[in-house]
Amino acid sequence: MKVGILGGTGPAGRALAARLADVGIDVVIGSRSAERGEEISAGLKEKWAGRDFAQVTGGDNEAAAEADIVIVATPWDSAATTAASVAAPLEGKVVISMANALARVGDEWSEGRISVAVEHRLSAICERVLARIAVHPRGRPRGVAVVCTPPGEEHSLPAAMAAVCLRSDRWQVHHLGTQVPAADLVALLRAVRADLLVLSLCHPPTEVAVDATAGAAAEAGVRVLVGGPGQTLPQLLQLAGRS
Ligand code: B12
Repeated sequence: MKVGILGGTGPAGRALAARLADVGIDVVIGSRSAERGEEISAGLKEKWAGRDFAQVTGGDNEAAAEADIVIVATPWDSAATTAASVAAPLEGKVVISMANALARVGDEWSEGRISVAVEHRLSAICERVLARIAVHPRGRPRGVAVVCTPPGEEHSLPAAMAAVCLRSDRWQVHHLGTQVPAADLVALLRAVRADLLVLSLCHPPTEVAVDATAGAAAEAGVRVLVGGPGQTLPQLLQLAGRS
């Protein structure tokens, strides 16, 4: 397998290239200038002389975009334009961006540099992307999972991501959105015979009604997982898979 790194000459791209090469993956470090890509590739080989980095090459972004999987490692502001500049070879491929637009928007919004309207536009884009990438594999479901946020937690995307992720892992998922009152939630957990309740947070747990909600669900005999910033979707799947 070959991985191409668009804009791979910065610290993030170089560090990623070295780690991928170290586990035997072929890497193409891309740059706007082919010479710069080649220079960085040669520099990595020199720096890690004790390792076998023969499979690392450098070139322009077009060369990197020809790889099987492509990673965008440019700064946030140029991620979209760089990807767009090599759109044709990216068609139908897995493209991973290292830029976290939500974190950037959160920071700019909390500093008053962008409006809530701009934030809502981004949140809506994320919802549309999630709906598009959702998959529903065939086969016997692992179990029934209910996903939502507790009262006080308005952030909807972590729960939406958790729902998409669990579905792709063959869970039958009831996604209830945000701020579900505990009594209503328990009634639904019973009605759908839920095996698992996932509560997704953005706020610290002390600022939302997570304990009361989780407690009520546990009393109804449902296993509860609570997750938030700093935790990942692979962790969610791992925890959910443990009975
Ligand atoms: C969009 C947004 C909003 C929108 C939400 C719209 C919507 N439709 O969701 C609105 C405008 C409503 C909003 C409101 C507020 N927000 Co806000 N918001 C954000 C923003 C930009 C994105 C949130 C988001 O979706 N993040 C992306 C999620 C998906 O990332 P993640 O946390 O890594 O999620 C992973 C895990 O949760 C994991 N996961 C999910 N479920 C589970 C389950 C388990 C078991 C496991 C293991 C893992 C897991 O998977 C996810 C994907 O990897 C963030 C910025 C940021 N950095 O996140 C601020 C941010 C979260 N908001 C913040 C704040 C302060 C607020 C407000 C209090 C502002 C105010 N004064 O009114 C209110 C609170 C409203 C409320 N009561 O909930 C702060 C929180 C600071 C803090 N630590 O408390 C942030 C960080 C902004 C900032 N930089 O200050 N917000």
